[in-house]
Amino acid sequence: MLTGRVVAAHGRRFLIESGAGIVECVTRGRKSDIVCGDRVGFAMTDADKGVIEKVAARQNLLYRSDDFRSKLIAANLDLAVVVVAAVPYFREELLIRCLVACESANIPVLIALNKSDLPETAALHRHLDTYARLGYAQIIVSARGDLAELQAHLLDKTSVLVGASGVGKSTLLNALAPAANAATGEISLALDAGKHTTTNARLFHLPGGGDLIDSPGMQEFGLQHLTQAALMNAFPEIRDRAGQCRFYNCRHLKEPGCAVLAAAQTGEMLPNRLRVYQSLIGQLSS
Ligand SMILES: Nc1nc2c(ncn2[C@@H]2O[C@H](COP(=O)(O)OP(=O)(O)OP(=O)(O)O)[C@@H](O)[C@H]2O)c(=O)[nH]1
Ligand SMILES: [Mg+2]
Ligand SMILES: [Zn+2]
Repeated sequence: MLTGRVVAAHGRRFLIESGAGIVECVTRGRKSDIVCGDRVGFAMTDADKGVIEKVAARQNLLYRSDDFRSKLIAANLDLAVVVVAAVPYFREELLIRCLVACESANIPVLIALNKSDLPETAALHRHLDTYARLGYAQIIVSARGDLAELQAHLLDKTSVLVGASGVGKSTLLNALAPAANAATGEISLALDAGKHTTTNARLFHLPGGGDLIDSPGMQEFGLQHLTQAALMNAFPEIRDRAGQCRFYNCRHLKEPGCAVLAAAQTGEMLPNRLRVYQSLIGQLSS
């Protein structure tokens, strides 16, 4: 059996990179829970085609989920770069959900505020200061400018770019890995919405060392797979106050003597983050 790494996933067809080059593989039967970044064992079925026989145990897996199914994003990551931008618009709930997913999957995070060349970015930069204070590493970049600092964060790691559609993930990738020909689309200004351009995750090699996975922009980031305990643990402001509430099983909704609600009162926890936490905890059953 040959071994390689999944560098692209298109439904049930996968591109596997191995010592022998790129091989297009299918899976046996209906199995399709394989994702970009996976290390697999495969067998050749043709001169340039193969079948995946085995998926190696994952170091971690970034995915989202709704009530019905999971949507895998990428596996075996050293870093998730959560890209945000003020244009077309900043979606804070999506950022929070991305951070929660990364925290609960044990994936280090870098928040990248892109489009620093646009005047709208300054206000968002100030707002994101809250996230820096929570301990999230953060950089401000322009895909059209100098990317040396971002490059340094990516050096010799396997990283993924995630975030809303239109924030500039593919543009960043193209600037970092000139060999990548990921399509970048022009935003439809008329609709003030990002046009969904990237449709499949794809892994590229960075010239200086390291690999970068581009992923399709998301509208929603479902977290139905989390437990309530995992959710609480994925909010640094809540994690840091564990054991400080009057009730040991406090869910930080409206219980008296709640340390988290007190932090929201004094501004130590952002109201937006408390709101997202409370709506999420209400959706999780255990
Ligand atoms: N002004 C400015 N525009 C940018 C920058 N980065 C990307 N853009 C523009 O933003 C638009 C969307 O960029 P994409 O790279 O396609 O965004 P994406 O995040 O890959 O979007 P999806 O593939 O839909 O998830 C394009 O018109 C880019 O030219 C930047 O740093 N500054
Ligand atoms: Mg894209
Ligand atoms: Zn509480």
